[in-house]
Amino acid sequence: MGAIKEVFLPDIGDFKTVDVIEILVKAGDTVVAEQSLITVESDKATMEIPSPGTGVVKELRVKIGDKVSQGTVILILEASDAAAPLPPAAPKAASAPMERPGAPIAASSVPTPAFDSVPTLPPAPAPATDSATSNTAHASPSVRKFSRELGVDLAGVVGTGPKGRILQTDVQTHVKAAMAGDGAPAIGAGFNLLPWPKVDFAKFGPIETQPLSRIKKISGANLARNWVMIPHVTNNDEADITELEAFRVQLNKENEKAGVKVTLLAFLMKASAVALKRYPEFNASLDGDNLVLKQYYNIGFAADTPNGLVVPVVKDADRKGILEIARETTTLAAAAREGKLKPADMQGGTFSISSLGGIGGTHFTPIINAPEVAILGVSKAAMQPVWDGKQFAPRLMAPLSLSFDHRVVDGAAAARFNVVLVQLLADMRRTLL
Ligand code: CAO
Repeated sequence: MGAIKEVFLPDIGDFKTVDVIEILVKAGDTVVAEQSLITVESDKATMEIPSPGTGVVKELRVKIGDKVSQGTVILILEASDAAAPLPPAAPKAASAPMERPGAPIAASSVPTPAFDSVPTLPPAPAPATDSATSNTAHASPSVRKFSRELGVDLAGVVGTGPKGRILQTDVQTHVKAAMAGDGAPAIGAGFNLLPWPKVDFAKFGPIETQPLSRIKKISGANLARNWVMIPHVTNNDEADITELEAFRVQLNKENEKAGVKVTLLAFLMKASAVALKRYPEFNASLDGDNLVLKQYYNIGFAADTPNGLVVPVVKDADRKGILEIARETTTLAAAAREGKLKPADMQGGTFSISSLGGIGGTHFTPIINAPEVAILGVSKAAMQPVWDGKQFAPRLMAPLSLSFDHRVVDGAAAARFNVVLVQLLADMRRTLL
């Protein structure tokens, strides 16, 4: 039996703590010197921490999401030859931040991982460069190597790891979808589209080029896929929220001291949860030839942030009161704006709301947040003359735009869903029925 050694995180240069974003080995694995063990990420760069020796992993001491710093024990290794000098191993720069794609971290600023007593080792060579398109993708060298072996262009793979990082499982999912021929990958088979127009804009006047934010790149790829793959239809209606608005204003006066501000969004969530219970196919996802009907009601809302659109999720909206939902949306929206949402805050949604009501507009076509099958877009409520049977009365009308996946939902069902929403918002007591 070889000596049991602790493998520490080495001095990580300018960074005090870094996040563990990938675990590349498991207990029982035999590793060789320089084989990558974990990937860590700071706000500036990602790097893989290689094994300083050969042996068997006995125990992992870190998990994804852990914050680690120099000296943190990564794992316990049973070294196969404790007496032999450790071969040189050094961390490998994995990728630069998304905001500066392609800019590699200075290898010399990242020292070596070590057993409990290992001398400083020389820096690793810079990683091999990828093709221009894949190079901007957020993935570690091992995932890049894996995708190269399979001939997958990472530019078309959607990353599900922390901060949109592409994991090996994402490449596998991408390939499986391609093999199954369900059209999910970015191969674009069948579209036979013209290439994107290439124009030298500077020929016509001064220009400035700005890199897209990381969020814009991730949400852009998702929006484009959802728009081309889902047959969207949008049903428009209007809800009379005159009484609801009066109640909301009153509620906010009463709750001024409690510090919870209630906006229309909280009522929209509650009403949506009730409508979803009545029309379960709106709270579903397609899985091949099956429809997965979810018995929980987690409602996401599009939040506009300086870096782009994100969709935090209020879990179990059906079981929460208006004040609780309002408190939660306020907290989540603030975290979104500050870039502090955790991946779990944006997962598990079953239906989404995109509210532009605080800004303006009449109606719009929201894009479905796949794998959900419907999304409610809300525009700015406005006073309108509404015929009450005898005369025109001034009523506050909120435009509702319900986009639905026509593969799952029929037009008539969508019209009914919107009518139910209109009724609920006109009289929220109906949510109790
Ligand atoms: N009609 C009229 N007024 C409305 C309204 C509506 N439909 N919805 C909200 N308002 C009012 C609010 O009541 C609030 O008024 P008071 O200050 O008088 O109380 C004001 O507009 C500001 O509301 P808000 O927008 O800050 O708060 P919210 O809870 O309605 O929305 C959030 C929160 C996070 C959804 C919103 O800030 C946001 O980011 N919206 C943009 C979403 C987006 O970009 N969607 C597009 C996706 S598709 O590209």
